[in-house]
Amino acid sequence: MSLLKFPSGFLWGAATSSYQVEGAHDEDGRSPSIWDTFSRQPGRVREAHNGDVACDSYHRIDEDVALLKALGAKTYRFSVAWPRVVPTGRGAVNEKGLDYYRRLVDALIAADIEPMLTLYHWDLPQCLQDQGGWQVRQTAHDFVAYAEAVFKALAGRVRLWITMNEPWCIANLSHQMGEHAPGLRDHQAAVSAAHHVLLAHGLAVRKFRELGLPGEIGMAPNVDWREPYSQRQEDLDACRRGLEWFNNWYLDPIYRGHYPEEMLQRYAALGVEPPVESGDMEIISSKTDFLGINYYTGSYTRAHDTPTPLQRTGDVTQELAALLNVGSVDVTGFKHTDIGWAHFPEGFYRVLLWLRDRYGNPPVYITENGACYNDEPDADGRVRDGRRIAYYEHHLIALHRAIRSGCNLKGYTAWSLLDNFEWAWGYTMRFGLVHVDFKTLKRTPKDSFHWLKQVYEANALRPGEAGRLAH
Ligand code: GBH
Repeated sequence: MSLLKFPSGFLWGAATSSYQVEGAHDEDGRSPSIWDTFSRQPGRVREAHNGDVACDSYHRIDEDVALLKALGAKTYRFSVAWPRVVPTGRGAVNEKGLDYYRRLVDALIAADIEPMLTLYHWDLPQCLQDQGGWQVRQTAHDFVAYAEAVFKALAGRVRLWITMNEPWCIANLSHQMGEHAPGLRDHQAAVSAAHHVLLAHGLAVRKFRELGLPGEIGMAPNVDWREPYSQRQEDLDACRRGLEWFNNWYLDPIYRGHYPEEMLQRYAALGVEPPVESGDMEIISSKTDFLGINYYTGSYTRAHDTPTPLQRTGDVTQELAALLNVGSVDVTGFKHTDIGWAHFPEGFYRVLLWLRDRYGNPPVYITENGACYNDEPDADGRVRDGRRIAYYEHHLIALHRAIRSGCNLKGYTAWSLLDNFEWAWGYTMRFGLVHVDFKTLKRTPKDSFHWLKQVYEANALRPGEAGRLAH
């Protein structure tokens, strides 16, 4: 089969986030984040794991950068921990906390790897949560002050800035579904959190412009794809609602300056509305330079045969089901990764085309894409993760098809460089290109690492090779 070439200068790399890899939870003045608290509450995280040590990346800059170099990465996406930089949430800046990121950025630049920095990947200082966290407007202002400290410390050396990782997870998964910190189940809390996260994003974009910093700034939402199960109107409508809740709720305010109308009305039926003040939507829709996209999975979606009436019952699970009235269909034949998410590369292609058409074809970096497979080293120490290679191969073909269809794609960072603290799953789920033994912290590049390296170095992919390499 023919060689699939990517555009010249395409920015290949790998991603991680602070709480998932750093460890050193109480060093150099870092204060607790909501994940330190959450992971200590019984029943929240599998096996009662936490990020106290994680991959110990706080002490292993050289080792991690050497791995990136060996991978052929041209960029490294990492996040900064707010509780290291401003341990009291608002107020004094902790230079020791910033020093770690200065060292990391220096090491990356010395290795000719472009730093891609995420300002918020879920580790809110606990002291701010105690004052209402994302449910209160003040947190958006505190975020901008924190962001300004990071902007100033790394100005000129970091060129690619991401404000927020996955607002849907920050707001919905954490405040409506209770699965992530702070573990609430309350629609209004979720919608308020979503609004303040968007506001924080917009204010940070404005601050970035005001400071006149060189480089580009954007946000990185997660976009699970919803494909209509059939062309029946009820199924098309269900699909649209699913996308509105997941994707448009965050993207429409940024690119169109308003929340999606139907979901707004459906929330109103539950007595819930975003706390919009005058001028907010202008701030939120401040022009960004690119869109970061995290894609993992998708599903076929249909309407329930008998919809639950949309009304307040006090039962959050039932109300959420009524709000969406969406049923997913597990179509026979889908492979699932070890975390249970469907292997759905066609959804990746479809969502990129949908973004192109709905939001005016903005420049896009794929900021996360990857698969959970829990393969362990064989007796010879090799990690044969052929299933992960197949995942990458199929998703990179989808990406190539999207580029050929005119999508304005600029780069791709695989999730993740390392096996790491997988949030509510603790260390029981592995997404890394590099295996981490969480007892010894030994790092072992997997077969997928070697496969991806070939793609990165050639800036091209030859479909079918994955199958041969996997054996
Ligand atoms: C990302 O979120 C995070 O940014 C990253 O920190 C994390 O380690 C990584 O993913 C792996 O989890 O139940 O089939 O409907 C992923 C966002 C949102 C993707 C929920 C999967 C549900 C799939 N996820 N979505 S399904």
